[in-house]
Amino acid sequence: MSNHRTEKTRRIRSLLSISHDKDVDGLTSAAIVWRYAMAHGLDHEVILTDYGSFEPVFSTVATRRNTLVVVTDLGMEDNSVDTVVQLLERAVAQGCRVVWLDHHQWTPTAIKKVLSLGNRPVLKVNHDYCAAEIAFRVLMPRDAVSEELARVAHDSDFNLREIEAANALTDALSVIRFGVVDRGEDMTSALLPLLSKLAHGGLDGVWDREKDCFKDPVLEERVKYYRKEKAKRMRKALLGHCDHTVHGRLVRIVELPRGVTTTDMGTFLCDPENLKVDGKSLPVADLVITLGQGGKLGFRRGNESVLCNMVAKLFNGGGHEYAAGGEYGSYEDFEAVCDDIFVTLSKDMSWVAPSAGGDSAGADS
Ligand SMILES: [Mn+2]
Repeated sequence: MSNHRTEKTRRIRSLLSISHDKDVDGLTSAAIVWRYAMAHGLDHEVILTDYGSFEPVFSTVATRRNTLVVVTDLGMEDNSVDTVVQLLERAVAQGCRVVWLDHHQWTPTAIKKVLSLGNRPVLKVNHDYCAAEIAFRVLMPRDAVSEELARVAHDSDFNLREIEAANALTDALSVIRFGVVDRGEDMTSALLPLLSKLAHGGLDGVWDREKDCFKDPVLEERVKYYRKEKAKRMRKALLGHCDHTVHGRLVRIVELPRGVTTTDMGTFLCDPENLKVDGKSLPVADLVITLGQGGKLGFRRGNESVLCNMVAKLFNGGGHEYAAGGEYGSYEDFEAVCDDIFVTLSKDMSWVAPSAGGDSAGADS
């Protein structure tokens, strides 16, 4: 029964890939999907996008016929689920089939709506893997090139920093993305050359394993320069930090400099090596908060005595215990924002982990 192919799916000749433009996971997911298209002789098109743009993106999906629509590394946005599903219904009625592979938080309603689409939709959501790992397992399980791309994505997405090529790709993506944002260009076209090389040649398409650098000398130079610049900006941002102890937890707020990602800033602030200021060593904070452009908040922790996901809830956000994001809103006065955040944190205890300070000895679960 499961091998039965309907008239509609047999007519599928093209693949439209929609993936997250924000990180290495989204990019490598798109590369694996592209490899799937090549392996099956399907015409391939890709749109790299971010949250907030679902309606225009899925409006173009609604015009497609006989197309395999593969969405990767994007969760369903709660506020646009009905619109997105409606647009997908139109595509399905025109012979399209939907495959959605993701690792973000989904509501039961969103899952039900996507699964209720016609033409046997596939929806795989698994929080234990990054999206590229899911794409590799579902689409290209016997492809060694995709397997390696998934490994690189895992290293970057889980912020392990064990694979040099993954670190370099993470920074390359930052270089390209910040450039696009500054110049107001199109993200998909800016990332397409890199994506195409990853899809056709895998990691070898972009990375020189012998010399441990990018094959493209221009990209290599840009990444090197970006890293120097980034380190300078992060050190400077640290100087303006604002510390306060709330419920026995040291909370440190830092303004996120332009051209630096929340993940990089958070990782920087959790490494004691980086906290030597004017000959003194600052302690690593229990909770690190970055305040970005437009009032975006990033939460990281220096140890397990705080729950970042619960902190995020207090600021209209969400995420994991070890890293999360939220929203403060536009602001002018950094000091005032800090005071405000400290007050909000002091009024709530849900973010304070019970097992603070001690180790887990005797803490049977
Ligand atoms: Mn991801």
